[in-house]
Amino acid sequence: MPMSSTKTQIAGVSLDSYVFNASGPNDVTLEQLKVIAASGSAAITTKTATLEPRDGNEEPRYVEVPLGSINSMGLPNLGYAAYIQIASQLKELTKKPIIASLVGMKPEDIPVLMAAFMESDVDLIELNLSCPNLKGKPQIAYDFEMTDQILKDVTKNMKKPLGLKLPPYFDPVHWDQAAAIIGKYPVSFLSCINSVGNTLLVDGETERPLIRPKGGFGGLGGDYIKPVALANVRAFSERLGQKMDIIGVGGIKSGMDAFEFLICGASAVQIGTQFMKEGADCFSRIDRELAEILEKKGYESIADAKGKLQML
Ligand code: RRO
Repeated sequence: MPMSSTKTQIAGVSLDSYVFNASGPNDVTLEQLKVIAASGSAAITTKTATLEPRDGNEEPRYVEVPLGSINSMGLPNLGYAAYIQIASQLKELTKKPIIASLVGMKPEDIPVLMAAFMESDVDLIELNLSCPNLKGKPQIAYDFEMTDQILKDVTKNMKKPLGLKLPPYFDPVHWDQAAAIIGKYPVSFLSCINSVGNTLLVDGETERPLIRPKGGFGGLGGDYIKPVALANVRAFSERLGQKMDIIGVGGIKSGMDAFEFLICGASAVQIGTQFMKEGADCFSRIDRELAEILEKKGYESIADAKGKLQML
């Protein structure tokens, strides 16, 4: 009997499997992106690009602990023009879909970046409305008025599918409000969730935080955040799942983790902390484990199992 298929689609773009890299880890330079291209990752997501190149925050700014990671990278990236060039170089190496992540350091930058990427070789655009680590700047998607205005501006001239990287929300009222705004615009996918922002990991032995920037406050990833990510995927899938794809991200380490996101409504999953820990072998391993679970449970395809969470 043939193995169950994990082929999927995001915004009509076909992916050979269900698992690919999250924006952030190991995806800043062409060399790093080539490693992802050569791996089992179903797509290539780039580090969030800004108008100008950035060095990011002071180090240490990424630390792993047994249950996950904390980061305050501060958006180190090569600047958007480099990623447009890198996208065309990657297209010569691979047929994999390329997902460009981008954001502005000020709202006026965003339409400039969007216009440039609309003319580029990337397949999908993921607008990052949820970076938690910019000193003195709030996460955009926690400001619903600003989110509405940005979406109004950027969706005027769309030539490629647009997705949004959302922060975690923790209250049904916020899911309702965010979904009501997002649902007004031609948004094709949501990536839920970014790291849980402004958390604090402390070493009791040394009596210090684990990372240096912002007094140790940073974005939490890994096992700690999987229940938050599942809830956000489920909540947005219930509200917007008929109109757009939901991508799950947060604490996925195994095929069973990916399966849990699938039954909560995710069309695909992205891997962040586990990619940092395990390297690029994680993508094919997790996808293979997912295929085995689907096979064992009698699901033939991703569509067959998607959103099938049952109630008690
Ligand atoms: O670069 C970062 O500090 C960073 C970004 Br842009 C983001 O979206 N999420 C995160 O955890 N770190």
